[in-house]
Amino acid sequence: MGPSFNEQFEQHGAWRRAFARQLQQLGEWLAANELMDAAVQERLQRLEGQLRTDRIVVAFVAEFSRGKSELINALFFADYGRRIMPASAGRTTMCPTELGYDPDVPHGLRLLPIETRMQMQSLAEWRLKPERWVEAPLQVGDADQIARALEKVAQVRKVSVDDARAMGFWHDDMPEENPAQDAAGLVEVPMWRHAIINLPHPLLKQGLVILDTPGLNAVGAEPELTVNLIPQAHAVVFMLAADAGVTRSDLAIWREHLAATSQTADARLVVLNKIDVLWDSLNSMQQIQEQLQRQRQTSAEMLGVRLDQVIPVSAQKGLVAKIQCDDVMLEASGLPALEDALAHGIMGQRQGILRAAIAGGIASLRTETTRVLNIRRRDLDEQMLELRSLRGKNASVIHAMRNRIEQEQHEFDRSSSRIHAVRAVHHKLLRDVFQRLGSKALKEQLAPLMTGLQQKGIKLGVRKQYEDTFLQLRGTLDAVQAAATEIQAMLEGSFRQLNAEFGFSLQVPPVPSLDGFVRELADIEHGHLQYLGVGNALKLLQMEFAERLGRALSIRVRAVFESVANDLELWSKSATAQLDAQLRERKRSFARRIEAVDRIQQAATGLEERIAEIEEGEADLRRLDAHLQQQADQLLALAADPAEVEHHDIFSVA
Ligand SMILES: Nc1nc2c(ncn2[C@@H]2O[C@H](COP(=O)(O)OP(=O)(O)O)[C@@H](O)[C@H]2O)c(=O)[nH]1
Ligand SMILES: [Mg+2]
Repeated sequence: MGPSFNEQFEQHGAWRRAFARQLQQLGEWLAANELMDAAVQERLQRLEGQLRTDRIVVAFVAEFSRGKSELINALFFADYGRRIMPASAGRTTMCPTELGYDPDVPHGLRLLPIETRMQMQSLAEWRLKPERWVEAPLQVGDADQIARALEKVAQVRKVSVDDARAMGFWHDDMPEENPAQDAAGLVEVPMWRHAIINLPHPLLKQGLVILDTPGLNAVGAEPELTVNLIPQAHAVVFMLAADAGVTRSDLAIWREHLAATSQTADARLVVLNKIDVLWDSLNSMQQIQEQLQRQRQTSAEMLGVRLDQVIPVSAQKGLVAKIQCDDVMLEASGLPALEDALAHGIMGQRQGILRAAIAGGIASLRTETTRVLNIRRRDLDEQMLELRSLRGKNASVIHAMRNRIEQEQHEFDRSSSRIHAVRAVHHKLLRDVFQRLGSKALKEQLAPLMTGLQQKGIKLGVRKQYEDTFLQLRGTLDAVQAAATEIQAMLEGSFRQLNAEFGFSLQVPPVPSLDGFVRELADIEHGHLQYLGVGNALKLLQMEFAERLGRALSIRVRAVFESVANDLELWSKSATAQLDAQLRERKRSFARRIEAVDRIQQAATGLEERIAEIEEGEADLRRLDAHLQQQADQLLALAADPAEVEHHDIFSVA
């Protein structure tokens, strides 16, 4: 068995930090050698940002009382020596709770009052309004204080049936799901809508985000959980209780939250919790094992997952074993096996994605920087030819050469207006593309669906409206892809001309493919339709719900469109930065050539000295190039194998 989830996560964090540091050093080296153009800088910044802010979200989803909070305690918080998340009889999490770390916000617990559900805003919008959240401080290092403060996520309050209806906890058409009324006719609802815990716990500091959810009823009225938060989690842990098996409501949650997510099946784990309940029976160890095995099999079949994805554990015994350092009980609790599955399945997959993205970025960085070096080399080569041709020539030939260079320079300056024209056309086309992806255009595209969702009465046509809307959104991406291809063709034409005329070596980078974004749109659509298909369509009768669902959709699609715009912007920058670099180097080259000829005119020995200087310059370039290639190779190796980071400090001999 390899390192535990916690260990592997810490290694991943160390690797990310080390890599970000190396990138920073590379950036300094590039800047010191004047190799940092706008595109290279942008790419470096993005890579560094990606490494620093990479988050891994693990969501725990299950019906009430399956032991989600207890498992979170056992997996992540055993070091506190006690239970941190409320997880004992009668003290269950009532609201979705996110645990993470954001250094820009004070430590603490932030709670969004349940009454906000009577307003239209989506959760994402409330996140931007910190003043509406109730804050409770958390004292890092004081486990008892933290545990006491976190009990607030279990708070409930009593409200009238009307209010419960308005907040999405009461549905006249689904009486069996409604909470019980007390003697005064009031019903109990959660006190908070959402909780965010900001804590500098070692794992959270490295970018782990844990999402703990309450059961089906409490989640039901928060479509954002189902259509945004859970599908965007990198891993989902679904929990069953060994003593109950797969109940009807377990199945409902599975269908509603997990069947609809876009994650590959590997990003899901099913935990069969509370196996210690079976230990207490009078059965022999072998009988217990057989019973467990049968339960795993049945659960796997009912949920449609592989047998090895169903992992039997006892969260409670695991927590106790960790606190008491009881290795035998820890092994029996099944927790190490679960950690192993989390570490290797989910973490491994996530790290693979990040590593691939980083490797791609480094490769582009290498291409872009090599290009600048090539421009310089070419300029030096030309100067060299020019100077060698002057060997043994008299003053009038040298003078004629000076005139020729000056004339060339004037011609070049005159044609710079053509280069500006290319750039102007490029920008105009690009602006059109960005407009199509902008929030105003998106709002217009989503408007019919939004109106449809908000219409009173049964929304039979809603599925059709989703289909129409997504057809249109896909159409936008197709149009954007086509426009980008057009820009590329335009640039290719212009670059070809400039290359022929001025001996440039401009090359248009390939247009980024938008296929991944098209798939993301399909996932979003699928998620919404699935969600509405499993009985939630009736909830659309409620205005606030429909509005929130619509807003959640719009936020998610906007994020996709923004990513598309970002990718296209980087692509476009990498094309125009070449033009800038080429112009800059050429201007410098003219100045250097004229200066060289002037010096040669003044002193007869100047020519050989100048030739020697250029040779030296060429040698410098070769050294820069070799160093760059070596750095890129090492970064790529580091991206491929995170273990490398411990063995080399690759910039120690820069
Ligand atoms: N016997 C036993 N009880 C457990 C285990 N895990 C959780 N529980 C109990 O089950 C109840 C619900 O646990 P909790 O973590 O609050 O469930 P949640 O609603 O899914 O978060 C609590 O009383 C826990 O003490 C376990 O592994 N074994
Ligand atoms: Mg809980």
